[in-house]
Amino acid sequence: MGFFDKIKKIGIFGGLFSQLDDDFYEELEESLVMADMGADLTMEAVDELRERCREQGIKDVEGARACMRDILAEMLTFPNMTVSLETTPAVVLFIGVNGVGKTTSIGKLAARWKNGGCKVILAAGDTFRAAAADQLTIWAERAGVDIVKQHEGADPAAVVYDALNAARARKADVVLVDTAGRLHNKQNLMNELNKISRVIDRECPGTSRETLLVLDATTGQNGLVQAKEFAKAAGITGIVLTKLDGTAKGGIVLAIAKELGVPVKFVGVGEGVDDLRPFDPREFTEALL
Ligand SMILES: Nc1nc2c(ncn2[C@@H]2O[C@H](COP(=O)(O)OP(=O)(O)O)[C@@H](O)[C@H]2O)c(=O)[nH]1
Ligand SMILES: [Mg+2]
Repeated sequence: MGFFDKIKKIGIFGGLFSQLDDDFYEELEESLVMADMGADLTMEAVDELRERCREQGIKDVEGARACMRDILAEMLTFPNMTVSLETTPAVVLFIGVNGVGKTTSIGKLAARWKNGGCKVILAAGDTFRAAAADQLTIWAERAGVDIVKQHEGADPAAVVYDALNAARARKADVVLVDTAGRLHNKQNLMNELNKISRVIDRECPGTSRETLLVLDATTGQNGLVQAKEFAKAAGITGIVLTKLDGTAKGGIVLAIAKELGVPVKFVGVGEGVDDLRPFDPREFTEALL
């Protein structure tokens, strides 16, 4: 089974239509809006489809489907689709509200990179609840990677400080930093991220770093609101979109990438260790349509 087989297809190209008439385009628009692509972006994509079909003389539904795949994949393609691991160590911060899948995604990614020959260290920067570090510890054991943690209530920047020292001593390639979900206080989030950033600058100047915003695909347009709030408080370099399994709301991927102007870098389609992958726009749009 392919990775994206768990996404529900939008289903517009299923054979109800045999010609590209107004009914067809209207139904297509409706499906994309239902899939949470957002009205503006849907219009843009469908207008583009009409134009390309006219220019290229496409008259059949199958041809239109292929054309739509191209259009959507182009919307999702950015110059920097991968996480930059140029320095040793590199640092990747995971931010986002509670329950979206930060800790789980870190665990999955740790396993993936470890298996790829990367030396990974996890930093338990969600010091808000003791259970958060415990959950990350289970993932560290599962993935077979090291974890750095402190007591509940500790300063997350201090955890990052320890993790960077451990990374240098053990010659780790990458430090994955878990954080607490704190959308409810933007100033808090900014202060915390700035502090972590200063620790990285001091301890490992020139370190390549990324800040990935984790979003739950099932929250639809609400996720988009969250994304905008976080983007104001933090310099986001990529999105991790979780829980795409079993939802037909995959269009939210497009709305988010467009709105924030940053690429979706990873997607999650389940709770298992193998259920996270680098995002491939073409594979994704093929599964979606
Ligand atoms: N179905 C599904 N569940 C997920 C996915 N990613 C995370 N979860 C679940 O979402 C819940 C919250 O995840 P967690 O990592 O604790 O979220 P955090 O609060 O952001 O750290 C857990 O039950 C995870 O198993 C996914 O891609 N698909
Ligand atoms: Mg967590």
